[in-house]
Formats: sequence, C-alpha cells, structure tokens
Amino acid sequence: MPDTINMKRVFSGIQPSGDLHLGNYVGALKGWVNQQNNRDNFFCIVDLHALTVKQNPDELRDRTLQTAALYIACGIDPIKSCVFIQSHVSVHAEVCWLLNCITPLGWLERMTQYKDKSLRTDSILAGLLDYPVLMAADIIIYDAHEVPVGEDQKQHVELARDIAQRFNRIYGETFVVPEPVISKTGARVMGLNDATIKMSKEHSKIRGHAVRLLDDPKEIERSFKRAVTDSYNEIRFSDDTERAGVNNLLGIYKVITGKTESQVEKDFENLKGYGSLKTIVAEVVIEELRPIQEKYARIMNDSGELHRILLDGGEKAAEISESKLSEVKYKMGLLNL
Ligand code: ATP
Ligand code: LTN
Repeated sequence: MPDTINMKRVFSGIQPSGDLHLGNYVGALKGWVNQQNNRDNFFCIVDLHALTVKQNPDELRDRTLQTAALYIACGIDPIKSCVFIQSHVSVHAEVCWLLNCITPLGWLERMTQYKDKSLRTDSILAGLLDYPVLMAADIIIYDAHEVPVGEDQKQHVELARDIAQRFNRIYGETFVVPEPVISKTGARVMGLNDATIKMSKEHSKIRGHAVRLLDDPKEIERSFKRAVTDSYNEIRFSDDTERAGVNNLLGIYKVITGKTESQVEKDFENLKGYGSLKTIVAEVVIEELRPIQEKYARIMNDSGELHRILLDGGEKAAEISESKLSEVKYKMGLLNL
C-alpha cells in the first residue's frame, strides 16, 4: 500500500447507466490513471446516481460489475486506488439527506443538466433534481481535494463546493472544499454522428453516435467512417461550429497520441481527404483500446477477484466515511447514545 498521508485526495465516479464510451475514457478514466501514483484515490461506480433514470434491474447489476471491470482494465490499480460501489457504502445516501437539509432548492433548479434532462422527460423524478446533492455527499464525505471529471460535470462540482462552504459556515469547519479538475483536451468529446452534442451513454445506442470501449475493431472503424465532417476539406483545428466534426476527430487523435495541436496538424499535412483522416483516427483508437479489451476479458473470466477488490474497497470507503458521518450528525444536533 502506498503512503498516502501527504497526498491530495481524489474522488470521482461514473454511472453504470450504459456502455462506457470514448468520452468517459478520455474525459475521466484516462486522467484518473495518469494521476493515480501521486494521489490518494477513491474511484466509485455510482449506481445510486444511475437510478435517477429508469433502469432494468438485472441490466443495472450486470453493468455495475462491467463498469468496475473496465476501471481496472483501463489501468486503475486497486493497490493504489480504492475502487468501490456507491450503494455498498450507505453513508453516501445518509449524508445526502443531511445535506438536503441545508441546500436551497433554487441551487438545484438552476443546474443545466437537470434542466436539459427534465425537458426530455414527462415525469420528472425527485432523484433527478437531487442528483447533485448526492454527488456533493460522495465527494465531501471523503474530504476530497480534487474531482477529475469531464467539462459537463464542472457545474456539479462547483455546487459541491458551495454546499461544503455553506455547511462549514453554519456548523464550523468540517469539510474540505473540493476543486474540479478538467483536462485541457478530451474534456468534451462530441458525438460522431452529431458533433453539436456531447458523446453520452444515453445516446450510445444510436448507430454511429459513440465509440464504446468494448466495440470490436470493425465496429470502431465503421463508426469513424460514418462520422460527420464538412465540405472544407481542410484538416486543422478550428472553433468554427461548421467544422465541429473534423475538430472532434482531431481532438480524439490528439488526446490519444498525447501530441500537441501543431504536431497533430503536421501529421495530417499531406493527407488528401477526410476518408484517410477517419481511418488514421480509427486506427489509433483501436490500438489504444485493444489491451484494455483484452484485460477486460481476463477480469470478467475470473469475477471472484473483482468481487474481492470491490468488497475490500467498500470496506475501506465505509471506514473513512463513517467517521465523517458521526462528526456531521453530531454537529447538526442528532443525538448519539
Ligand atoms: P449519461 O449519458 O448516462 O448521462 P455519460 O456518458 O454522460 O452518461 P457519466 O457517467 O455521466 O457519463 O460521466 C462519467 C464521466 O465521464 C464524467 O466525468 C463525465 O464528465 C465524463 N464524460 C461523459 N461524457 C463525456 C464526453 N463526451 N467527453 C468528455 N467527458 C465525458
Ligand atoms: N454525476 C457524475 C457522476 C458522479 C461523480 C460523483 C463524479 C457521481 N458522483 C462524484 C465525480 C465525483 C457524472 O459524471 N454524471
């Protein structure tokens, strides 16, 4: 076990609400793996969050395990990082209630993800509105300093900061105020079929929208072949919305290869046509995912080992968060006999 005493603590999570995709990988997982050696890490599979939209119970259970296996396959090392399932540590839901009692409704109603998602459903569940309070509980009960997420989650981490500060003001210094950590590239991978919307699990069933981490090479190639581009026939980075498709492809290539923008543009300098661009980007993605897919298959073959990792992780997370819970309950005036 690494000595974590002087390390910054990191907390992050992914919902097991669908198949993990390239956006989850470059916007979250890849960054977690890169930072893992010099941080005290908590990586959670946030199954309670997944319940905020309708789920098939058997599928949710399967996907929870598959998501955990993908964390490990992508390079999360259970020796260096605590990997666990949110619903295994009941402190998360309990602290969510306590934080609900200091969170103004208006703060939740202005969350853009809530506004977007509630527009697309005719029956808005209370859990959807409360989602960011559970997320705040996830983060602050561990006194996490850093929360590495994609751009879309920045507003939620800022809300967790506001909630932590409000609690500290009312009841005295209790929580560390967390910082969002958003990578410069890959923080917002767009849909391949529509580069105006972010790649997401919710849309990953639409043909050609997402590259899923477990797609086979042929499928990945097909998705890139179908990707939207434009009629400029010019391979360079651009903020122009009309060129968002090509910009997205270059962004994916950049983050996977770790090259700078000018190196990337140089790589494509003498290339004729978007067809070759798509083939080259597909190739680097296929090669990046190949070892992950192989490791995933090995892990799923011996799920006993994975169960052990998750049980150990849950135990460690419970121990740390329970001591914070006692402090919070006491400060809020709950009787402890
Ligand atoms: P859903 O469609 O179920 O809302 P999602 O694909 O948006 O799911 P989450 O579980 O909400 O995924 O997100 C997990 C992590 O992946 C978060 O840190 C989020 O910011 C990041 N992420 C999700 N989509 C992208 C994307 N397209 N580009 C970069 N990061 C992303
Ligand atoms: N809401 C996040 C998932 C999530 C999370 C967290 C991320 C739940 N709890 C705590 C970071 C820290 C999302 O990506 N949709």
